[in-house]
Amino acid sequence: MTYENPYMNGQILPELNILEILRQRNPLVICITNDVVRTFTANGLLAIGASPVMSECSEDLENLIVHASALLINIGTLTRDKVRYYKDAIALAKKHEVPIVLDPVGCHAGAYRLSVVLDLIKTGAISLLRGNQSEIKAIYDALSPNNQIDTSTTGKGVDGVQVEDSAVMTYRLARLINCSVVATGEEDYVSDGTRIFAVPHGHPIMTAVTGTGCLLGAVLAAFFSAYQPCKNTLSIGEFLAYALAYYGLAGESAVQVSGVKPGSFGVAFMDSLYTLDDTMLVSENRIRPIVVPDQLQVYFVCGTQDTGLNKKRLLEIVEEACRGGVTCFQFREKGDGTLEGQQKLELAQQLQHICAKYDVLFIVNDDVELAVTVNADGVHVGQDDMCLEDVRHLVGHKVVGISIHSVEELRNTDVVYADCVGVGPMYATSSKPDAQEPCGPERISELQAKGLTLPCVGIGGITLDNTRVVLLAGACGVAVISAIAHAEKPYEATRQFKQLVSNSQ
Ligand code: 3NM
Repeated sequence: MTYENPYMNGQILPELNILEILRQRNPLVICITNDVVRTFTANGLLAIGASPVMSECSEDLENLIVHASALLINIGTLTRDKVRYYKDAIALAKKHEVPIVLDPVGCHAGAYRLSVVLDLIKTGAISLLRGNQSEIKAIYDALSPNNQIDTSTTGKGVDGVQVEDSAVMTYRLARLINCSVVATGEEDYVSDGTRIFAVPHGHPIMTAVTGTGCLLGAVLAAFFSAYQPCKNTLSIGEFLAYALAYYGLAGESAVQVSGVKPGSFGVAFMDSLYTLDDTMLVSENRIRPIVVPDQLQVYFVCGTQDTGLNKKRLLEIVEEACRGGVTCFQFREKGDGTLEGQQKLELAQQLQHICAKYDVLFIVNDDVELAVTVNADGVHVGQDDMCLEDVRHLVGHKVVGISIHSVEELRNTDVVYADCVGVGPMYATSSKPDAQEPCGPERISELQAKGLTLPCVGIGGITLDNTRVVLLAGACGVAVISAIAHAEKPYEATRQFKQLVSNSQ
């Protein structure tokens, strides 16, 4: 399928060249890491094309930090003196605006380790927290005691955290501590607080070689240096997902050479980190975008047709809604007198800017080209728009939403290409002139009984009064236009929706 984007004067999207950029930049990564993995970490960083340096005291760090692209703090071999050093190092990195990756090694196994990690997180200066799923869970539970994720039903203890739970936990923790979080395991998860990705790459033998987890922290630190040039095409979450995919793919290709033998694997892994290139990274990637119910709680849909064709009013309302706690916003510009072309693009960018400020998902309705051009978080399409397979092909790992009104439409929809669903109209609506007959909340239960498992929202005529019924029918949240856009105080209305949905779950 050839793809010419009208918003980009018919240009075709540039290829990803993350590894090429990283290797060209040869970033200096300062590692404050544990005694067990120093050599492995240094060799691994060299293999990926970065430049490692180990630093053990503040006086030294003060000189090095000015040249650094990133700082890694790995608390593996913890001492009281080192804790003081970590804090000094964080202050120095913060002062020089150097991104910090924190690896909370073993924090699930000891109260002292956990308290140190929480203290370091509290500085607010960490850019990325990378731990295994048990470590991430320990931190999440400590910071969110009333909202613990119950893993008892898995019967496997902390190492067997359920897959979906890990995605939810990673997302919630990223929002809670305001930094990106990577939780590694059989399948890795990454969230930047707005998006979530699952990265299934890797091989079990990687856990049999000391240092592979710790080196990953250093590798992710190095990748920060290559993000700037990719900013217009990738969110930081997706970018980090590629970094994880690269690391896992290097493991997979190494094991092809070494076999499942830890000693030989260690050597082959270094070789793979060195040789794997962007073409392989892109062609072999199996990164999966994930939408969790939290993201769909209060889904606001709006365009200038809903604000009397008043652009300024739309921007004000969206800002109020974001401040009030919407979790997702869809730019739906449709109908007589609405904006097109460059004007629509500029408005989309302004709205996207507001959403980004509040970590609110920014979704574009129907217009796949626009979603790609502005690098929106996702796109929502109807049954009569472009087919889902083509949409997925064009938007890659962006969120793909689809409207489904009936069981028949569900049967005709290729749901494997979608991440979430809008079901409607729940009730009569005056916001969509061509809306179908209201189907009532029971349509959601009906679709779920017929096999719909994607997270979904109810849409159409939803108010504070009927929200609970829609949730009880099986929706993760509610999508609204008029209940927020036409409210006397959109901020207050949003807050009420948010409270209602949060309390019902
Ligand atoms: N889609 P309000 S109903 C945009 O049934 C839209 O797919 C619908 O607006 C569908 O909250 C609808 O003001 C309009 O009723 C929702």
